[in-house]
Amino acid sequence: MKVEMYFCNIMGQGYYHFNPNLKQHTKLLKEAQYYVDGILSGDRYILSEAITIVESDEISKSHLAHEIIKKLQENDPLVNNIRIAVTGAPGVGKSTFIEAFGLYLIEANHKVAVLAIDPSSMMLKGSIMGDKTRMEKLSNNPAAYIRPSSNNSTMGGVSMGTKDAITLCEYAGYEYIIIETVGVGQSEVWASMMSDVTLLLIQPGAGDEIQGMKRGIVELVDIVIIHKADMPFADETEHAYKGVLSMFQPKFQNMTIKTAKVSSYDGIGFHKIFHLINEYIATSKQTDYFTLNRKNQALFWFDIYVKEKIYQAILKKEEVAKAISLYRSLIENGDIKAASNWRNIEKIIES
Ligand SMILES: Nc1nc2c(ncn2[C@@H]2O[C@H](COP(=O)(O)OP(=O)(O)OP(=O)(O)O)[C@@H](O)[C@H]2O)c(=O)[nH]1
Ligand SMILES: [Mg+2]
Repeated sequence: MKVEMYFCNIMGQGYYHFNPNLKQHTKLLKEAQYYVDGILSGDRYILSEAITIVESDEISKSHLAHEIIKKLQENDPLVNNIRIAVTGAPGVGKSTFIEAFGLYLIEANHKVAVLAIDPSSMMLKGSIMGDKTRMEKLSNNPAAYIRPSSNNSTMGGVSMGTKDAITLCEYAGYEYIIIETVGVGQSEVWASMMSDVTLLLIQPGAGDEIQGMKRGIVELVDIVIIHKADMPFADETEHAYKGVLSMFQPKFQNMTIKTAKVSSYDGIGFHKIFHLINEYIATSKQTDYFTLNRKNQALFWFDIYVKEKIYQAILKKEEVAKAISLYRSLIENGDIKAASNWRNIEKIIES
């Protein structure tokens, strides 16, 4: 996975925006122990308060966040859970599937948390809020916890926030953490890079997506769900995907990308999905891929976070910030045409 690429992409798309006038409404903070006790007792309101703290960029809150996590780790370093990424094109039924599958897991006596990754929320805040109301039955169930996406404005911030939100949910006893991707593009990679298993939902007859799979998504995917299987051509679509998937290199020994037909309307296929997820996790643990994957993910996010912090630190140098905005306006006006003309900026950064 090329960290650099995503980092640059994000920067290129203008996700870095620093607004010194943007002040968050600060609530009175309590002692770390208050949040720790609340989380361990499964209090969803206190869990939400704690997640807001870990998602924050404010220095005062980051000390508290650190203390909360440390105390939780001291309390019980052995949390055991499964992180599931759910990806797929807009409208394929991710939210409907998560609500139905979440209720299925609760029925089987598990606790379920749903978190959302939404790069667009960095610019258009709150677009996931609708989903919480859509997952009405799940959000009203005491064994479930649904959290809209982080409102942090940087990629490192989102990743830190969401990763820590996952950790807090784990300590609150949620054995299955489902991460839904919202919007298109980076969110699939992000969700997958925080999960132990990635599910891709496709619709019957979505032949074009088979081409798409060759273009990279398959590197992330572990299980393919033919969703809306109550619609025509589900069998044919599954058959076509099986053919394509059998040509891909497995991530680890004994791994194959399995498929399942699911209808969230008719409640079909959940048992199979549950079985496939558990089977995948068991095999990945046997081969040590599970642990290796989590370590690689931590490195991936650490590198992004460090690069972002370095970038922010460098921007604090006045002459660098000035040079960057000068270069941007030159590029905008068409006065700098070749990329090699940007190179002069290196000297200013290094000076
Ligand atoms: N036939 C059928 N339709 C479904 C099924 N599940 C969801 N839908 C419909 O598909 C549409 C999209 O569902 P959502 O759950 O909002 O899809 P999504 O992937 O979360 O959409 P975005 O969040 O906008 O990307 C809705 O009209 C659902 O009612 C299913 O199992 N069968
Ligand atoms: Mg949705």
